[in-house]
Amino acid sequence: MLKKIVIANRGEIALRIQRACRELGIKTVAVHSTADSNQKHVLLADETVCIGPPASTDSYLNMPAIISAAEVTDAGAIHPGYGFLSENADFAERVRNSGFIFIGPPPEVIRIMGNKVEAIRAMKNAGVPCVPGSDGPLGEDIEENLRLARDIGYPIIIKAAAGGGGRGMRVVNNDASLTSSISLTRSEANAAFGNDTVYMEKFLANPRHIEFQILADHFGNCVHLFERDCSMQRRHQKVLEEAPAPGITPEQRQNIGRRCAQACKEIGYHNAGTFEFLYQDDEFYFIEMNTRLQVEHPVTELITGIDLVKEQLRIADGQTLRFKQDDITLRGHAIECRINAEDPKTFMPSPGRIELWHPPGGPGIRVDSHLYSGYMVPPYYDSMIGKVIAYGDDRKSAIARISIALSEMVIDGITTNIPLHQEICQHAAFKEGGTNIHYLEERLGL
Ligand code: MV4
Repeated sequence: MLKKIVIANRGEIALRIQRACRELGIKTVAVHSTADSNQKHVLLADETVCIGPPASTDSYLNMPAIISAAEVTDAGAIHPGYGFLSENADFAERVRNSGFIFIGPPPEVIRIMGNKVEAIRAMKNAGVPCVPGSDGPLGEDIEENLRLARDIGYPIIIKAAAGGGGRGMRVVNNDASLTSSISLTRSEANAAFGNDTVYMEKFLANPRHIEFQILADHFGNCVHLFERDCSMQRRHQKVLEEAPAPGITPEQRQNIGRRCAQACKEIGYHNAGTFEFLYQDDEFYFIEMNTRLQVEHPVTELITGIDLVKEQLRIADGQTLRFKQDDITLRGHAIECRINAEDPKTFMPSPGRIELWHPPGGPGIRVDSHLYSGYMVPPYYDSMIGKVIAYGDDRKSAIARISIALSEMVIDGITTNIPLHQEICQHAAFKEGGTNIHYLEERLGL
């Protein structure tokens, strides 16, 4: 087994990874910025290396500093967590070239998935259902693009191949605005990503966002761990996630899940990954693949009983997957609320000192958070300060448990989005299940 790894992240996910390492007897090196010396996982780490000043670009995105930390501590591998360098193919490559194991898929695969045109092509070829679209980059031929759009049928959406997560997209409703919209998206993409490749898809007006979790080892074994519904979002930031997705039939689950797992085999995918779909009118449409562990992974862990981070570590260590598809069963329902240090009305970040921290508890409640009383939430990073996850026999029970947990939780000293979660959980449409990606923004009147 791996002996020692570098955790190249901060906050709750660094702590989550550290806990998995502890269980497997792996030593941990916490690399941190000068703003993060008092982070819980840093205080608990076997070794720590300060890698730079507060700004992410100088610390958590500083590749040479992180790789040097692995060298000086004689670590064998690097876990990137989520965000930061987790989906940076160049980083994965430099880690590998420096003689360390990158805990994630190969750089070649990360690079393919970073280009949405190539990702869609690979997945379509592997039998994963995709959105009707241009099946490749758009050219400069105006008539050809008009023909494509009319064939697909308006409204269509122009997307940047290097975009993703909501950046670099434009909806087009008619011929009149098509050509200028393509040009505009192209130049924005070039400015934002240094890549002006754009493609076209049918625009789905009211989809849900449903994603499938997969795990793949280095020996061609790949399984899916069912799906999560992440439709409850605001401005491309997920707010609440759940598993399984309400209303999805066992047949749909098995059909899409199997296609994802098969596709992973075909492209040489290793480690944990997520297939993102839009779901509308009972159909799934692949849009993107995430090549990292995701924030919302706990809801999958609770309905499958599988520790995704431990499996990531075992896979990176070169072990064979410990289960076949039929060994994986779905039981109960899980809901995760992302707790952010933000103003509940304006959504502006609200960093500061945690004066009091009472995490919730009781049956079926899990809290993934690095908070402690006296901790200073720094202003330099993402405002997420933890996650509360509830498990129940069914969705109704999970909602009851998360509602109680939210009411128990006390975070004094800063403002948080706990009131927003309480409001969501009381709402009839949420209780009903199956709300689409526009629900929250419409509810908030934004
Ligand atoms: C779409 C779409 C509708 N039709 N593609 C936004 C984020 C990026 N991952 C893809 N996104 C979308 N792609 C087609 N063909 C609507 C969105 C979208 C969205 C998707 C998932 C979660 C939240 C969203 C919010 C707005 C738009």
